Amino acid sequence: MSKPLRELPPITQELIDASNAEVSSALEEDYAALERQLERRGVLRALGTTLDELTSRVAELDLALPSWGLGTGGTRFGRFPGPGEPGSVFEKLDDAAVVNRLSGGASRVSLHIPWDGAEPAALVGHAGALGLSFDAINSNTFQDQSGQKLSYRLGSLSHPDGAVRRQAIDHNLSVVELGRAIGSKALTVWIGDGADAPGQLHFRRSLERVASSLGEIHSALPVDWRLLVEYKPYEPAFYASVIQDWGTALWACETAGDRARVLVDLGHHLPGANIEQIVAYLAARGRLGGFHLNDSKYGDDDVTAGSIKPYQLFLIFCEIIEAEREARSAGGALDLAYMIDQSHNTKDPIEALIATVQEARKAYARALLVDRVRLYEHQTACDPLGAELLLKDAFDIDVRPVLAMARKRKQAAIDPIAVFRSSGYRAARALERTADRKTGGGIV
Ligand SMILES: [Mn+2]
Repeated sequence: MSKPLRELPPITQELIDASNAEVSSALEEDYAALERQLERRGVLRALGTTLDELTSRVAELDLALPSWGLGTGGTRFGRFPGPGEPGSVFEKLDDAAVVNRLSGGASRVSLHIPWDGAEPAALVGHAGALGLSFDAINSNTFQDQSGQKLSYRLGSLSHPDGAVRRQAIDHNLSVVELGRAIGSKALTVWIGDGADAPGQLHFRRSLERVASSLGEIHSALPVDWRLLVEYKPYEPAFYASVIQDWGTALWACETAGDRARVLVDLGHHLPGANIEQIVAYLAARGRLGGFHLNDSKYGDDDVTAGSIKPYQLFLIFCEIIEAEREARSAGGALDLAYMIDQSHNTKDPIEALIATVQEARKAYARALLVDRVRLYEHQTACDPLGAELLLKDAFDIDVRPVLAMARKRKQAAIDPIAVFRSSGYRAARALERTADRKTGGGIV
């Protein structure tokens, strides 16, 4: 029998159940109305599914929480920490458990090393008691760490000096060791390597050095691990980044080894980039590794997924579903990492992460409602309007009852934000964590 999960007062199952009891009959009514509407329109029949099946699939979408997204983020101009935010990795895990408990869709955490360094057994024990496990683990060679021998100021995995590259590779290998000990199955690498001035970088040699470094890291991975390579057009380098786009990341992955995959961070594109098309192409090459979910208005803004461009998020999920179909028909399966990478500057991070789970599932549910057979017919018949309207029809369906029902069936909260706000969790942590800070305990 599994051990009972550790309760995080004041958020208890009783609190969630009491709130659910109040709104349950309204939800049942909305859910039944949606089911009738979809049946009348022939949507479920065309898809060969039922609303309950759809709800089950939506409930399976589970996002990994970024340890760094549980504290207040900031910009290079400043940071305004909120009351009761987590200090240590263990406090971050406590808050992650609240997101998971209320949203029913965030049971894994992605750690960032060295920010979250701790004893593996303590991490596993703490996470396990909260019903959490660990997702891809992130290395960090985009900043110098205290006591580090050589600087990454002018590059890490691409640095012209082999000794700097060696140090960066060794850091990645030590992160893999920690990841192994806590049950991770992937290493995520994002490097800030690049140039601020024309002429600074030998483009081709820099890229070849990165690919070679990644190849060495890849060859040291456990057999059931994947290497996830993230790209980004600019920042911190403002003239050129070595891995600046998906094509470059794809080339680096193909050079590094067969378990290297491209990680698509939604904010890591120049304005107007067609991300759903990139997703389709990467999947076609068998190199789509997963996502860092967030949204963007101007650049790498790291705002809440779906808060600016929900239609784009929906179109991305449409391509994921298409890629899953293709993989299945070829006898395989897509194994994608769904991670959140956001910076919550003014929102309460727990609330923002709950909202993110909700937005991702909303986009996924709507994408599942696309009649792909009819879409192919429109594509074959060269009917742009028919194709566009078909997508819009699915996008316009209000799937919120499906999301709420998915949460209810997982004993999570029908209205997670309301439960969080009424619980007083943040105020309780503010008292406790302030006390911790005064005694210097609990902070890594
Ligand atoms: Mn990212």
